[in-house]
Amino acid sequence: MTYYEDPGPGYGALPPRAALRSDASRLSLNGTWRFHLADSVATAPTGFERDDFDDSAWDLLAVPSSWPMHGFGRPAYTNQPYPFPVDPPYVPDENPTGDHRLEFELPGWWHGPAVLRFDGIDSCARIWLNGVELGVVRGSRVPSEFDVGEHLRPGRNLLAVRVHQWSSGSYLEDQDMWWLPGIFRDVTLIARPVGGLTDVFVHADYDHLTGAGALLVEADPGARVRIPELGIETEAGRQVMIPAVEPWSAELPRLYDAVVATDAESVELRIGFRTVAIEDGVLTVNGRRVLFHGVNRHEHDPVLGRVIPEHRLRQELLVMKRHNINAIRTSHYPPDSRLLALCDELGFWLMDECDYETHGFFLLDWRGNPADDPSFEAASLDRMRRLVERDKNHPSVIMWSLGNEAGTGRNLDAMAAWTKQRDPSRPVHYEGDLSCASVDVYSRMYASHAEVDAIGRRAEEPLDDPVLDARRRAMPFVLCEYSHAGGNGPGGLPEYEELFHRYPRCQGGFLWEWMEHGISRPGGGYAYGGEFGEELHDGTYVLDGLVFPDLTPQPVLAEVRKAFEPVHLTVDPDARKLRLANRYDSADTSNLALQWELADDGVIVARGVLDMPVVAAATEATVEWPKKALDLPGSDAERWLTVRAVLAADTAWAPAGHEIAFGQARVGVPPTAPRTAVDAAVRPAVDAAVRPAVARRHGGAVELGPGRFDADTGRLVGLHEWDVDHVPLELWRAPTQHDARTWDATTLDRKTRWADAGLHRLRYRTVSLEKTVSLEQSADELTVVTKVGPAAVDAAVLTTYRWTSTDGRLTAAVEIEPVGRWTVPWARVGVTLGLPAGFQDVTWFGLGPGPAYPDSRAAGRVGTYTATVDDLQIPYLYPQENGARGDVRRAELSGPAGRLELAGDPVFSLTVRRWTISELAAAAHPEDLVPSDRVWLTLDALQHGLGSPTSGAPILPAHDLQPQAHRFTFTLG
Ligand code: IPT
Repeated sequence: MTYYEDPGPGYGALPPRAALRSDASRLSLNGTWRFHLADSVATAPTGFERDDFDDSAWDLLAVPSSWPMHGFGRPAYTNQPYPFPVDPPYVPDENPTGDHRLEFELPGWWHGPAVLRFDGIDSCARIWLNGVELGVVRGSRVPSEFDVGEHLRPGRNLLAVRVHQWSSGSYLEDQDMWWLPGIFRDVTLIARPVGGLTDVFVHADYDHLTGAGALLVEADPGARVRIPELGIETEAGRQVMIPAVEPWSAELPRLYDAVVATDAESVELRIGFRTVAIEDGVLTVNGRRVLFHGVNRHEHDPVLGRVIPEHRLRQELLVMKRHNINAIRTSHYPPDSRLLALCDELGFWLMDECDYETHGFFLLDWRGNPADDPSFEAASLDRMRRLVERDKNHPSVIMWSLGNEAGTGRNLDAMAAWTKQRDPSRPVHYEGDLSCASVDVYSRMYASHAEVDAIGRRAEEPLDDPVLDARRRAMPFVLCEYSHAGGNGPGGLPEYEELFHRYPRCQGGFLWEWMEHGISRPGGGYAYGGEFGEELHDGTYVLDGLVFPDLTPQPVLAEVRKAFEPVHLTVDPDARKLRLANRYDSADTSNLALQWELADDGVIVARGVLDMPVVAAATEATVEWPKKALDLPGSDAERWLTVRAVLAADTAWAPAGHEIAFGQARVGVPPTAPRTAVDAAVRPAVDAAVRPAVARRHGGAVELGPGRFDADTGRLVGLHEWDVDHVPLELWRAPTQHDARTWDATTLDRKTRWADAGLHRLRYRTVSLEKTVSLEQSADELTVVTKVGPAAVDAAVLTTYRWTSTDGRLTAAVEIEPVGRWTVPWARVGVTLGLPAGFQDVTWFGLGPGPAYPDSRAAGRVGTYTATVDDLQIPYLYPQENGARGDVRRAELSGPAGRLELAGDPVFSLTVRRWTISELAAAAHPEDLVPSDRVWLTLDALQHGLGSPTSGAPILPAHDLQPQAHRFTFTLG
C-alpha cells in the first residue's frame, strides 16, 4: 500500500497542540516556491526532495495556494459523489501530484530547536527538509507540526513537499465544495525554546448566579499566568476564583488579555469567561438560553480558492454582524485559525466542525463507510484531536461537531467519546446519527416548519429504542442546516423564526449557506460546477450563498437581518404605542437608540427620536409616543410610520446609527389589517366624474384613450407615442434554482413540471372582442376575452380584459379563470408589456428597496424608491427570476423615451428588464444577457413563493400558487 493510500493518519508529526501567539521566533515560509505538477505519481520526478535536484525549469507558485486556481489542472465540483471510483482506501493512478520546493535562508540569529508548522495541505503531503524525510500528513484542514531542529542548518535550507490530490484522506473529505488541492494555508518555522511552552489549555468558567469566574490554565510545569486587568498572577495548574468578572458572550464579547509564560517563552491569550451547559433540555451559556441565528460558512475565495486573506475573513464577519448573524457552523471543517480569534473579538457562537464527511457513501447505501471501518479509526480520531487541540482556547467555540454527512459508525462514536473526555466543557454535535447516541444535542438539517413544530413540542417521531428516544427527546434542538439559499431564495424564514421563539427547545440554526462558491472567470463573472470539463459534477448546486463571492449581500440577506432582529418593534400608531421585545439572549437594550419617521406617500414629513428604555433580555416594554409626533394634520396620502432601533455608539463591527431592527405601520388603519393585499377586491375601474374616452376603429386598430389595440386580437399595440408588445397573461417565470430542484427523488421539481405542462409556451386565442360589434358607434369600454393555454392539453385560462380610459389613462380590469384540468402550480399571474428601450429609470411607491416575493418580503418597507432598470436586476450567478419589487401602488418609468405611469389597484409586483423572460431563462451567466431594443415590464398579481426545497423542506402551502380564479387591475398613462 502506498503511503498516500494508507488509511492511517500519517506519520512523523508531533502531537497536536493549541494554536498560540508566542514570542518565540518564527519565520514565515509563505512566498514564491518552485512547483511542478504531474498527472500521476508515476510521472512525478524522482529525487525532487534532494538538495541538488535542479528545479530551475519548474514553474513558480505562490504558497499558500490552491494550485488549480493558478492554471495548474482545474477545479472540480461535486456535492456527494466522489470524483473517483469508491474503493477505499485506494485512489486512481491519475492522481495529480504537485511537487513544491522552497530554498530559504535561516537568519543568522536563529538557533535551537524548532518546529515546522503546516496549517493546511489538501489532501496528503510527504515532507522533506534538506533531503531528510519529516513525515506524511493527511487531514487537509487541520494543522501539523514537525520537529525540525536537528535538520535545520545555518544559511540555506531546502524544504520539499510532495502533495497528492487524492489519498485515503479524500474519503473523509467529501464535502459539498470544489476539489482544490494545494498547500493552502500558512507554512511557518517556529522556534521552540528549551523550557518553552508545549501547550496551553485555558478553562475559564463563569458562574451566572454569583458573577464569579473560575480560571484554570493547564500548561507546562512552572508556567505562570498573568491577567493584569484582574490582578491575577498565578501558577499554571492552579485554579483561581475571581469574585466578579464580566462574562463573554456573542452579544458582549468581553475578553481579558492574559499572558502565560515560562522563563523561555510567553504566549498571549485573550480569555473569555463563559460556561456552556444543558439544563432542562435547553442549551445555555452563562445560564441563559441561546438562540443561534447562524450561517454555515465554507472557506472560499473566488480567485484564490481555499486561501482566505485575513482582510476578507474580517470583512465576512463584519457583514454577518451587520445582518444580525450571531453564530457560525464551520461547515464542514476547521476554518483558518485566524477566524477563531476574530470570532472571539467580534462575538460569534461557533460550532467548530471536524474535517470529516463521507457523503459519497450515501449513494452506496453507506456500504463500506469509512466512518465505520476500523482501519480508519486512527485517522478519524487524529482529525478530531487536531481540531480540538488547535481551537480549545477560544471562548467563541461553544460546541464541537464531529463532521457532516458521514452516516453512522464506530469511528464517529470514538471521536465523540474522546472529545467529551478531553473537553467536557462543550457539548458534542453530529447530525448524521439520528439516534444521537453519542452526542449531546439533537440536530437536523432542512426539517420542514411542521417537523420543527413537532420537535418543539417534543412530539417528534419516536426512535425504535425507547431509552435512546427518551434521551433524545430531552435534548435541545438545532437545525445545523436550514433554508437553503440557492439562487433567489430562500423563502419562509420568518416562520422558522417564529418557531424558535415559540419553543425553548428550538434554539435556532445555521442557514445554508454563507457564500456562493463561484470561481472568477478571466473574462468577468463567475463559473460554477461543470464549467471546468468535470465528467461528474453538480452544476449550480455550489451557488447557494447569502452573499456573492465578492461578499456583496444578496437581497435575501436583508430578509435574514429582519428575521434575526434581536429587538422586535411593533408599532401601533393609533394607540400611540411602540412595543419593544428584547430578544437578545443576555444583552439589554442600552446599546440601542430609537429613531422614527413619518412619511406621506413615501415622502418624509416628520422625524424624531424616542427615548430608549433599558429593557432586559427576554423582556418587553411599551414606549409612549411623544404627543407632537403624530399630531400632523391628516392628508389623503398613504401615511406610514417607521421606527428604527440603531446602534447608539460605535461598535467593533458597525458605526453608531447602524440599523438593527425596524418596525413599520400604516397610520390611520388598524395595525392588524393586512398591510397590503395582493388579491384585494377590484374597485370599479372607471370614475364616472372624469371624462371617459371612447373606443374607435382606426384602420386595423381600435383606439381607446391613449391606447391602440389590435383589432383582431385585442392586444395593446400602442400607448401614447410608443409601440407596445403585450402578453396578456404570463404563468411562467425563469426558473429559480429552487424551482429547478427537489431533494426527494420521488417529487419532480417545478421547473420540470412547468416545462412538461408547457407554461413557457402558452398560446393565445381571441375568444371575443366585444367592441367589434358596436365599434362603429364607438364605446367607452373594450372587452377582450382570450383563452390562454399550452399545446397538447385542455388546461387553459380564460382571460378577460376590460379596458377603459379616463383622463388620458388606460385601465385594465383583468379577470382570469382556469378551465380544464390543471396539474401544476403556476409560477405567476402576470401581464408583460414591451416598451422602447429609452425607459431607463424606475420610481415606485411600494415595498423596497430590495425585491419582495410572497414568502420573502419581511425586509421590505413601504416607501418611494428610484433605481435604474439595470440596478433592479440581481445578477444571480445562474440567471433566474429576480428583482421583483412588491406591493407597488404606483410606478413611473422615465428616460429619453418619455414618461409612463403605472398604477395598481391596489398593488402589483413589478419587474423591469432589458430582456424577456425566455431570454433570462436561457442564459447560463448574467453576462449572456444582452440588452435588447425593448424594455420588458411584467406586472404580477400573484407569484409563486421562492421556498427552499432543494434540500428538503417543502414550500409553505400559503405560498404554493395553485391555479385559481383571480381579478386584478392596473392603469397605464
Ligand atoms: C447537505 C449537506 O450537509 C451540505 O454540505 C450541503 O451539501 C447541503 O446539503 C446542500 O443543500 S446534505 C442534505 C441535503 C441531505
